[in-house]
Amino acid sequence: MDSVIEDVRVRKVFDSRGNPTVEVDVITWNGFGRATAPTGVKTSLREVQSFPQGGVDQVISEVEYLIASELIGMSAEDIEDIDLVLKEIDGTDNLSSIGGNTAIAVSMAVAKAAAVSYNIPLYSFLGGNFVNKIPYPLVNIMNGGVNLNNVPDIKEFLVVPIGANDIKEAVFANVAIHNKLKELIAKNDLDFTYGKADKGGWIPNISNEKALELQVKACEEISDELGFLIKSGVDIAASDLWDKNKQKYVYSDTERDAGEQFEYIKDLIETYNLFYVEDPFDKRDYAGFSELTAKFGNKCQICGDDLFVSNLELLVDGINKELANSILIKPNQIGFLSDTYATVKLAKENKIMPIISHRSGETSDNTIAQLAVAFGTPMIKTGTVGGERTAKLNELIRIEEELNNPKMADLF
Ligand code: 2PG
Ligand code: MG
Repeated sequence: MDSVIEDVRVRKVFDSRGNPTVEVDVITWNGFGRATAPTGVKTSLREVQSFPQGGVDQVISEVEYLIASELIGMSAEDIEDIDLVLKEIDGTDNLSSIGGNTAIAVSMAVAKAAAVSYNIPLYSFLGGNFVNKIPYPLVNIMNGGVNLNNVPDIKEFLVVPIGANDIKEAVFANVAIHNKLKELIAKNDLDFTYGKADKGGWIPNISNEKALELQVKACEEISDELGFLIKSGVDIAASDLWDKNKQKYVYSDTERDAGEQFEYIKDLIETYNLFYVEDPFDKRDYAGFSELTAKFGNKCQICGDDLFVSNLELLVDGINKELANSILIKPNQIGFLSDTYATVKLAKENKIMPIISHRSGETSDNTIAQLAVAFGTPMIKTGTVGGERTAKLNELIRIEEELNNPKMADLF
């Protein structure tokens, strides 16, 4: 009876971009769980709606009461039942009544309260007693994006220290690269303002190729210093570059049709020895995805973010058509912990690497670090700097300390 829910409280708080989001407290007889939902940019109708029409204020004025009155008296450990009750309260297929952010914050706060009620960490409560793998941090070090003057068209430049022996080494390597890159950009970009993007990466005024060249140089120098391998990755976010009318990917200096885009991505992977490529094609370009995965899937993670939007049915399609070998998992795109786990499980069963991810708007909530360990996702995507990003990394450092003889995850 320890985990019987006595109260559920919902409040409006703000994320790292200053946008409102939802925080939920769940109080049990002898436990307490708090979770805050992140916010991202919605890219597909297959994602759940983050908030009801009236935003966070409507959640507070109308939804909080409905959820609290149903959940009080239930046992916090019955996560699946609680998720079902939330689905019933919502009554839509895209969570537009209560909002996916509300749902995931409740779902995570419930799980945390249950774990506290049993006096065990969340990763053990969700993942069992034998979890002992730490995910590699795949982090943002530099950013670009469409519609921005002079910056790279590629949305995210990422690194992952695949040779690190433990999380402390891995986090240190990522920070060192972020610092090294600052120096390298400053030498190569006279207009560099030391400005950073939402996710903490530097914003340089250089081309895609120059950016990758500097990134690889930073990785090599820090690799040599630390004595282990650090690899590069990118999030092309190609759906943002795709112009439906022109049937072309529109870059700041050129336009590429589907075939040319394929050749371009192939060149990037080969030239910069990329370990990770997210959304290299528009989300409807299945041919591009499957061809690239067939060609490079044995040495590079071809990851679907906008392609799958963490959606189970889209993943099933992706498995059947062999579109990718990785899927980004953003729990608030799904709305429930049980459904998040179902997607992770299906991916793993089919040898698709699930990578749990932050959103562009984050808070100091560190639940995704716990989820990555609980669900055994080999990588976690976040940033290297900024309190809302380092919150996840620092939590991994704590978890590593708690676990008995932990190992870094298996990437291959
Ligand atoms: C992405 C993410 C996070 P957002 O595209 O991968 O890095 O951005 O949260 O805006 O979807
Ligand atoms: Mg992405």
